[in-house]
Amino acid sequence: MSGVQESFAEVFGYPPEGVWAAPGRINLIGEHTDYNDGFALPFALDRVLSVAAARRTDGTLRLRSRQEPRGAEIPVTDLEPGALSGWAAYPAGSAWALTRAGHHVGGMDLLVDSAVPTGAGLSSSAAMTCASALAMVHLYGIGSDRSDIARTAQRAESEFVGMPCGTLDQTAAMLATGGHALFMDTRSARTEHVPFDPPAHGLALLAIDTRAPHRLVDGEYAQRRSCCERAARTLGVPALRDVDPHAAGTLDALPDERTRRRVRHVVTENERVLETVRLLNAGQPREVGPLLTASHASLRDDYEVSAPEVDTAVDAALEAGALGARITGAGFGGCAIALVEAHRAQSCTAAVRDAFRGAGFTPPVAFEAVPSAGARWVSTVP
Ligand code: GAF
Repeated sequence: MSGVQESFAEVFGYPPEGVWAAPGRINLIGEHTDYNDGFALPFALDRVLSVAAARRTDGTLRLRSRQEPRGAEIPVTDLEPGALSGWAAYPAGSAWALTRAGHHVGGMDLLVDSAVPTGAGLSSSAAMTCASALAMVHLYGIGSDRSDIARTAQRAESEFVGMPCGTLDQTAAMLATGGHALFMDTRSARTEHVPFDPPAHGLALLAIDTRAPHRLVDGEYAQRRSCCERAARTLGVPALRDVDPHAAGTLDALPDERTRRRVRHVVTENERVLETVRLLNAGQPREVGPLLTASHASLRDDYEVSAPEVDTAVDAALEAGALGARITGAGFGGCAIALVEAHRAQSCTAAVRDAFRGAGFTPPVAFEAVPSAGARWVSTVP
């Protein structure tokens, strides 16, 4: 029995019916584009969040976590936005979103065990909503494909938890495959697996958790999103995806310099995603480096979602010879990534640690991120 199965038996007093898992993600490039109908290119981590679950006959949802002290207990019929807060709102949100979509979800005991760092911008929340939704879909025989589950999980987070996210994280968690990044066109929902296997090219993709806390449900993310929506209305386009980056004077109609910078980020980031996809499909992963670094500059200066710790990590990695580096995820803290020659991974990590020590920051945690499989049904328990 795996750890999560044993814990389930200890907590609930009987074995689970199965175990499901969903990964954290790293967004290689394409940040703050998903809610602008734009492009993104995430991949799944090899670190997963697992849930062990079993149906109950009394309609109650009982939620426990191996990492969090407080659990929750609520009848499925009482689920509504605001009914729960904290980590338990995420799996509960998946049950709510499935019932809102017209499916029957009865009671359930569910235990979460996460190896995805929280608050690091690696989308532990999407791993939680996706793994929980997958368990519910299987246990209650709901006919949903992976894209449906991603939409359910996105709805759980945006409508039940109240974080106005796009579709990036849940789509990555559900649809990613090993050795590839996942190109997403968030307008059409078209996805494409793009070869991205750094070790096969003598490269390493370092993830550097700066441990600078970020709070997504904070106003900043929502403010960026509504600024983009307002700008699109002012420019008379359905979404910033439709702004022509090459038409002279396009941004002149925008009310202020800050809004122009926000729009410039989104427009140029979309172009960087397409160029990254072209290079990866052409077997030229090293050439992606400068695009990552340009993305960081844009997020730092135009979109203003970086943080001193992340800038320090990016600068130190680049000085130590990284091919490119950037903030990843929503920002305001969290994780940086650096694409490095594999033989430089250690010296690059050491350089980032030294820079953090020099700046008096909490030591970062770095690891090599390997593009891995999306969510899965791990096992049934006999
Ligand atoms: C967060 C959101 F959840 C995503 O939808 C996306 O907007 C991302 O920030 C920024 O690219 O992870």
